[in-house]
Amino acid sequence: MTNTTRLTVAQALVRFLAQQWTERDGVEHRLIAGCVGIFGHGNVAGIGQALAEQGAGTHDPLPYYLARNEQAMVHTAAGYARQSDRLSTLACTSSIGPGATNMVTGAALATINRLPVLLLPGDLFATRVASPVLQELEDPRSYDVSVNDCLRPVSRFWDRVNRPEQLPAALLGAMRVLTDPAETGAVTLALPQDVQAEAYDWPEELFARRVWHVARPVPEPAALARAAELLRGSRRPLIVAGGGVKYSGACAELARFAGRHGVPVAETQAGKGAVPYDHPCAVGAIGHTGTRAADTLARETDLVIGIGTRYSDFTTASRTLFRQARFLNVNVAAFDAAKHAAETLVADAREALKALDDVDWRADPDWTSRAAELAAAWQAETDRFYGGTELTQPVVLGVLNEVAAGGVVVNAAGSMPGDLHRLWRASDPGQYHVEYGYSCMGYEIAGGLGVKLAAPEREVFVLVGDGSYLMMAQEIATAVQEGVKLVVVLVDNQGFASIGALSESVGALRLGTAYRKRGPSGRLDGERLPVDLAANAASLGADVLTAADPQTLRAALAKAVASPRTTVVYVETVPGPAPGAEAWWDVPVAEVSGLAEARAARERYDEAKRDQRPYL
Ligand SMILES: Cc1ncc(C[n+]2csc(CCOP(=O)(O)OP(=O)(O)O)c2C)c(N)n1
Ligand SMILES: [Mg+2]
Repeated sequence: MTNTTRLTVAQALVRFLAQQWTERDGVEHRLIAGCVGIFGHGNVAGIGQALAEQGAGTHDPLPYYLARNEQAMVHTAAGYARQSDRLSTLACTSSIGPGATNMVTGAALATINRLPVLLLPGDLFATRVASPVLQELEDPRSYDVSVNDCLRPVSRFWDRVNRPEQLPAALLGAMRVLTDPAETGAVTLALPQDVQAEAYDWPEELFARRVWHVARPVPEPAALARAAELLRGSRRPLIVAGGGVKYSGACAELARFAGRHGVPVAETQAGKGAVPYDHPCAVGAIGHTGTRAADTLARETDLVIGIGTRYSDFTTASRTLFRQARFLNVNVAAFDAAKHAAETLVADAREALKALDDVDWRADPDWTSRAAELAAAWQAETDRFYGGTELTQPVVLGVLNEVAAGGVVVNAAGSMPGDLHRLWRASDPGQYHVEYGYSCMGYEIAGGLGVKLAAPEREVFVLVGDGSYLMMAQEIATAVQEGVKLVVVLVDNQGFASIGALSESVGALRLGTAYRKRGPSGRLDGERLPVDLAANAASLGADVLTAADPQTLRAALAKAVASPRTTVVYVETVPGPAPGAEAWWDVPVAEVSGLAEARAARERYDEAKRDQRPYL
């Protein structure tokens, strides 16, 4: 007879989660380091009661963090997971209905960025005795559907626990996907509100300490031989380093491989910082938001060595960037490795780099030295952008880059990701955290909170635009509640600088991209909005400092760093020189229009489109 313990489904789940660990390279981490949540009738008596029973203070196995918005709490979990190289994450508990659907955006962000997050939405009564309950969708075609089904396409594992007996298998399936580097993403366990509170006699083994070994698959010998052949045939290779390099902890191996074989290293948004910016082979950002150095080399390379990248359109400049290259893709996920008709090495990045390092081969020395010259020229250009006297956005970034050495910069949407990608100097892989898989406005503060929870020893600098801030600023209150210190740099340019410029370039006349009152013309071109974002930040409990020029910005940042409290540094930027695109991005333009601007834009579009090709 196995010993059993009688607990509710929610109590069993909480007890189980507290016993899950990951292990890689002999080092163990808590898989689920805590639970972020917002309670409602769909989870308060289940998960809420179970967390209360275990205590749920910060010293308990599963600390509980109260968030302000369910989307934000998933961002917090994603930020946590990314900063932890995916070895640790947070669970998110929500009520049924709106609390659950608020998590859909966060789930998509996590899945697209290949980041593990565990979502625990409440769900309708399994017994359906009281249907329709408050917030029930009521699909006339099927009583089996609830709003939680919205989470299916954005989850890598999705299950609904309709009976207590289903819980153990659901939990094991969920943990397997969270810890599988190739499959990971959002994992959803929908928990009917009655089932959460139901008691069951659980076998005690369910609550035993369990260690999930995070695999480092090694390359298949035949695939390695094919890869070696490709390397030996290449004179002008270029590495495209993606987030997978960082998650694998392969940065030192990458730096060594690049140096020994003379291969320039370009970086995606997720991969930025994989090699230090001043490494002899570093050529910086690649793609639409790339440096002139990397994008020039990309046009000339004969072999793209993609490592841990999903090749978004920003990276390939919508398939216009690489003109004469073959692809060799190292990726732990076969799905990503196979992109662009590549020769594939389906393997852990670190293991693959170690194996490739043994190939006796070097890039053409002229290619290697040209890359270094181009990179040096880009560094000089960065100095110029950083060195202005007015508070343009690049100047703000330059001052912050100086102050933030050793800290982490967090950003996601707007015009800053492009400037950061091109200009920011990262000296170690943990310093750069720009969420550009989903580029989700509102990620910044909530994600930054997760980064700080995962890396409390680091100063976390959240860069947020006024548009993004207005979408999701409320987690400042959560940071204040938790005594988790963030430095938030709030960059106000009265609207959507990024989409404003894009709108103009596609003949859409900047419609609706500036924050202005409706004016006499009937358009949104009236007076400036009297919105006081600095006062707003103060009202959420943050200290607020204002900067008006590079000197006061430097002083404000120094003060924010010295302070133990969450501080918002409010900056109004002025328009000024910023690095432009070195490569295209495909945003379709109206094929017919009464506007001359749109017709001109379409002509430019048609011409650029000619460079687009399938990579076969
Ligand atoms: C949730 C969400 N909605 C819409 C967009 C499209 N979008 C991208 S950037 C942007 C404007 C961002 O404004 P702000 O944060 O002020 O940054 P700025 O462009 O001014 O630098 C918009 C609307 C998005 N990325 N995310
Ligand atoms: Mg803005």
